[in-house]
Amino acid sequence: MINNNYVKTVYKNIQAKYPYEKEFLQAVLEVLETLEPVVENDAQIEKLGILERIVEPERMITFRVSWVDDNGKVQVNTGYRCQFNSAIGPYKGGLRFHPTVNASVIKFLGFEQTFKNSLTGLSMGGGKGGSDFDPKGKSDMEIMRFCQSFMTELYRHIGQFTDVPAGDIGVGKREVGYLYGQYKRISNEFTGVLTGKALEFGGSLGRTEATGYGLCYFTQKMLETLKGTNFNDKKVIVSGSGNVAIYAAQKAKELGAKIIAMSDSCGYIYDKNGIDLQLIKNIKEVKRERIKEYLKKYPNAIYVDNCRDIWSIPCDIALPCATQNELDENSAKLLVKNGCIAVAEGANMPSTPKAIQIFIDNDIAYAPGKASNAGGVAVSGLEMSQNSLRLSWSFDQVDQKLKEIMENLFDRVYKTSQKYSDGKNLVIGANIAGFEKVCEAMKIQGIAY
Ligand code: NDP
Ligand code: 2IT
Repeated sequence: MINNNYVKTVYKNIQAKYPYEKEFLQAVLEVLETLEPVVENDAQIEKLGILERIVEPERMITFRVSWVDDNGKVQVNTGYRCQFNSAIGPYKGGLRFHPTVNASVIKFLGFEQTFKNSLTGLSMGGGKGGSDFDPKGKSDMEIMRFCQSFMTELYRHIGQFTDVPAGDIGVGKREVGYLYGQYKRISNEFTGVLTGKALEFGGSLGRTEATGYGLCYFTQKMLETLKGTNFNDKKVIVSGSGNVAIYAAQKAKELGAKIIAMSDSCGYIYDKNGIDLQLIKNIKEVKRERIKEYLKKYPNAIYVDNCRDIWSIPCDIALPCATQNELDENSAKLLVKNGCIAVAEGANMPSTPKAIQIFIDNDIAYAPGKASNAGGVAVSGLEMSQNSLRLSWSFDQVDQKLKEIMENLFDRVYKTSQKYSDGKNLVIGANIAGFEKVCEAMKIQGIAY
C-alpha cells in the first residue's frame, strides 16, 4: 500500500501505461512502497522526477531473431535488450533464453538489476535481455546458429563501456561462447563485452560458483545476525538445479547443512539422506537431462512431478533458486507451519508479494534476491576488472573478494533497515540502500536523458 501522493501517482501512471506487464508492475510496486520515507525526507526527488525516470528504461530494444533449424526450416524468435539505467556505470545484466520471456519479464529483471548492481558497491548500471527461444531439446548446432543470429543484431547496442551482458536462465558458458565468437567476428575486437566467459578467453575463476556461493555468504551473515545461528546441521531445500541452485547447494553443504530436496521445471527430488550433488551436476550440467534421472541411482529417494510442491517438505532454510513467483502464499504458509527460520532468494523475485508478507509477519529471516543473489553480477564486475587489467586472479582471490562484497552488502542492507525500520525487514534495507546511490548519481548528472 502506498500513502505518499507523489509515489502513488508514479505507480498509477506506470500501471496505466503498461497494464499487461504484470511482473514489471510487481517489481516496481515492491520498490516504490519502500521508498516512501526517503521521498518524504528529500523534496529534490519529486522536483527532479527521479522516480518517474527510475521506473522507465533508458532504452528498450526489441528485435527479430531468425535462424535455421537442423531440418533446414527457418524459425523466428523475439530478442530483447532492456538498457534500464546507466547512472552509475555501463548497463550490466544477464540474457535469459526461455519460452516465458517477454517485455514484462525483461523489464522487471532490468529494473531489479539496477538496484542489485548498486548494492554490490561496484560501478555497474542495470540491464537485462534475452529471447523467447527455448534451448530445451535443441542440438548444439541449433543453439550456435540461434546465438549467432541473436548477436548479429545485439552487437551494435553493446560494448565493454556501454553494455555488458552475461548469462541467466538458459544461458551458460556454451551460449556465452557462441555469442562472444559472433561479437568478435563482426566487430573485429577482442574486449570484455560479455561476462561468464570460459577461462580460455578471458573468463574469471569463480564466476560459475559466484551466485550460489554469494547467496550462502549473505545467508550465513543473516542467520548469525538475525537468528543467532548458522547453516550447520540445518535441513535446506534448494529449488531449481541450474547454475545458481547447484552452487548454492554446494556451499550450504560445505557450511554444514544437509540439502534434502532440489527440483527442475518438471518436478522435485526429496532425499532425506542428503542429495548427491555430484549426481545432480552430472544429470543437469553434463547430460542436460531431467532431475527425475536421480531415481536411477537412488531408487529410495522420492520424486514428485510438481515442482511447486517442493516447499511442502519440512525444512529449516529455504533457498528458492529457480524462477520468478515460484513460491506463493500457500507455500509460504507451509514453510511457516513446518518451522522454517529463513528464506534467502537465489532467483530473481521468486517469492510472491503475499508470500513475502507472510515471512515478515512470522519473523522468518527473509533475504530479497536483489541483495542475496548479487554475488553473480559482483563477480561479473570482477571479471570486467580483470579483463581491463589484462590479468587473471586465482580462485581464492576472487572467492575472498566475493565473500567481502556479500558481507559488506549484508551490513549495508541491515544498517539501512535499522535506520528506516526494525533491522529485520531487509526488503526496506535493500531497496533503499540500492536506490540511494543511483538517485544521487541521477541528480548530479542532470536530466537530459
Ligand atoms: P539455469 O538455466 O541454470 O537454471 C534454471 C533452473 O530453474 C533449472 O533447474 C530450471 O528447470 C528451473 N526453472 C526455470 N524456469 C522455470 C519455471 N518457469 N518453472 C520451474 N522451474 C524453472 O538458470 P540460473 O540458475 O542461472 O538462474 C536461476 C535463477 O537465478 C533465475 O531467477 C535467474 O534470474 C537468477 N539469477 C541468476 C544468476 C546467474 O548468475 N546465473 C545471478 C543472479 C540471479 P529446467 O531445467 O527444467 O528448465
Ligand atoms: O540476475 C543476475 O544478476 C544475473 N543473471 C547475472 C548478471 C551478470 O551480469 O552477471
